[in-house]
Amino acid sequence: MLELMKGVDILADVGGIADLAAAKTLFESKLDDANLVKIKTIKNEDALLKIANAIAMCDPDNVFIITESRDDAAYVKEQSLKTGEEKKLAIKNHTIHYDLPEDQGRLVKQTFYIVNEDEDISSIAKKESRADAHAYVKENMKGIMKGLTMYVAFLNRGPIGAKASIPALMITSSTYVQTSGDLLYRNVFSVFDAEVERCGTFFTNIHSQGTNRSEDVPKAKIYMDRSWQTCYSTFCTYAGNTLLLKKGNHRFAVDRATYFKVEEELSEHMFITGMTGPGGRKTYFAGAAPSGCGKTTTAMVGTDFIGDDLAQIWIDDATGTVRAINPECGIFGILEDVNEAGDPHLMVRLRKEGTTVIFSNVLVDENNKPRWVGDGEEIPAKGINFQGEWSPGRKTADGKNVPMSHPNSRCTLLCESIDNYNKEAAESSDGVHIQVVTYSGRDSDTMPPIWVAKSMDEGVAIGASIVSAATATEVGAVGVNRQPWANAPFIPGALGDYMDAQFRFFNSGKIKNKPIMAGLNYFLTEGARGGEGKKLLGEKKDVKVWLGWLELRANGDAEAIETPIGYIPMYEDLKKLFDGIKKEYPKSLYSKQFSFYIDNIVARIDLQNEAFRKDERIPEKIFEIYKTQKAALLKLKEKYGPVVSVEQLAEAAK
Ligand code: OXD
Ligand code: MN
Repeated sequence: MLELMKGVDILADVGGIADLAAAKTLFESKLDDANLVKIKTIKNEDALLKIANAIAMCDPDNVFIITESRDDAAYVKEQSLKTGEEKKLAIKNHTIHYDLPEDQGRLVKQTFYIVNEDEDISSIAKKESRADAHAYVKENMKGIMKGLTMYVAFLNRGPIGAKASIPALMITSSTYVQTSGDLLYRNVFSVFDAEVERCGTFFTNIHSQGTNRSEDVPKAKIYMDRSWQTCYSTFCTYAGNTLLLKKGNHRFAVDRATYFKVEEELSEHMFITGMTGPGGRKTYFAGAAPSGCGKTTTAMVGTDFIGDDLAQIWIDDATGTVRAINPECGIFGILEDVNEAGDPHLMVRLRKEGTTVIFSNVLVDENNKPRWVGDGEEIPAKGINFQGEWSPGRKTADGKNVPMSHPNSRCTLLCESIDNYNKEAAESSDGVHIQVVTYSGRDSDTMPPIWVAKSMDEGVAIGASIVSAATATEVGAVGVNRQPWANAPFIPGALGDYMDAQFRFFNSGKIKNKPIMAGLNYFLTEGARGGEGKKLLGEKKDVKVWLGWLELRANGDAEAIETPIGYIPMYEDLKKLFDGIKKEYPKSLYSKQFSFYIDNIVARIDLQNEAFRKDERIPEKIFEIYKTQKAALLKLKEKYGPVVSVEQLAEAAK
């Protein structure tokens, strides 16, 4: 269990502001007249105390309140260009921001949950005691904004009034963090009090880059205080470490769903997108994938793009439907391999004037144009990237190739700039009706491109069993790892509690219209299917086919072959969908993709089984599912051998 407001509130203690009168006096000493007028709009006492304590703790030279006025946003942008946190690029309203070379991804080894004594946390998370975190904050955040301005924004994680939206304060001395926040979250300054009232809570986030030098990064820390729903971040700027409404607050939202909204809400690392099916019907998907595994691409393949990273999901009692909102309204997308062929909707915004884009950690060439690995254009002769000057063939001191851009370089822009964004649906407080839930990972050798669970329980098991190769989104990550629900890095509590909440949610009698639950895998290689090398068996444009088939299946319009792990598509249905994207789909490719390599699948089941056995409070149900699936797979192997063709799977299903 998680207890809120337990232990010392570090911010209140270090700030030392205990009442509203003291807060007001402090505001009067730090805010100019214009900002004093703005802060008077906010009546929520807890929020005012949090802000006052942040000021008292960080001791900025002055404080700027960011309301929803575009003038405020323009002012912050101007400051960002003045201080050099952002620089202009050739295209109007496009800028470049560089993070320090040591700060190019989430600093997982420096990211901690603050825990009270005897508190359970996820077996794969890092924790620090409240006393140690308290000492760190006191030592490092006191006065950290001396000489700097503090910017305070009142944001919402979701559309105003939606059941699962959660308001949050973003307090930082970085203009880049605020200009990014302005694209990624809805500023709700004038209705902040009402949103807090509706939701019953708000999250608090405090960040400062401090002196922002490479030598400071080793002492950087990112803390999530679950009890006080407050994040702290120091000595870094990479948005995954500093834009705390994203993964910092996502963790609190996971806690809220797991411990306080069981059978009501889920908080997932999922894209949301819609597909238009026969007769113009719309079918919405929510899909999980670990960071850097194709969520943005998948989301934009839909006809009705809603979000590319996070989903707040709930059961609507009136309609008995599963509904979802995107807590964000912008994209913080990975650039590597984004090009005209695979990501046309995104690429046009990155190459043409018309919307604000913040690029980070890419190469800027001689024409002040941002360039990245896999952008599909001719490699430039030289440029500047996050490590300084670059030209092809450049090597580090120890002889390693320096890439043109960092593999985790990003672009930040508004969702509404993307042509297929369905703004009306995305901004609706009713959310969208989710009929398909998918789970995927970077799996080069085991699972087929697509399979549909035979029951809600087996769907939960698909999510629990994601295995994926490490990506550049986390500093220092290597190898192939378990990635339960692709949400594991952001699940604060015991995995068993989270799994239990998943089983309860999807089996809830309140859902009259159950979604289908499916596995997706774009990363199967030739080498794993009898060929050679790491060449993928598919390409980005195939995603449309996989989603298209799931759209049909969710609406009862596609037959399937039943296997021990779920339903797989029939060749003819896929062939028709491939015809629709004007691509050959030979039967031989289908056979490679959908044959079962039994030993691999069984090894994966064994891996999960063993790992979950070590965790506490794991529902017995998962072990039963693994046992049943393994037994059925071994039976197939006994009959057909270690590689079972689709025809044999169909025969066995009869
Ligand atoms: C992200 C991540 O940036 O998950 O979305 O790392
Ligand atoms: Mn993510």
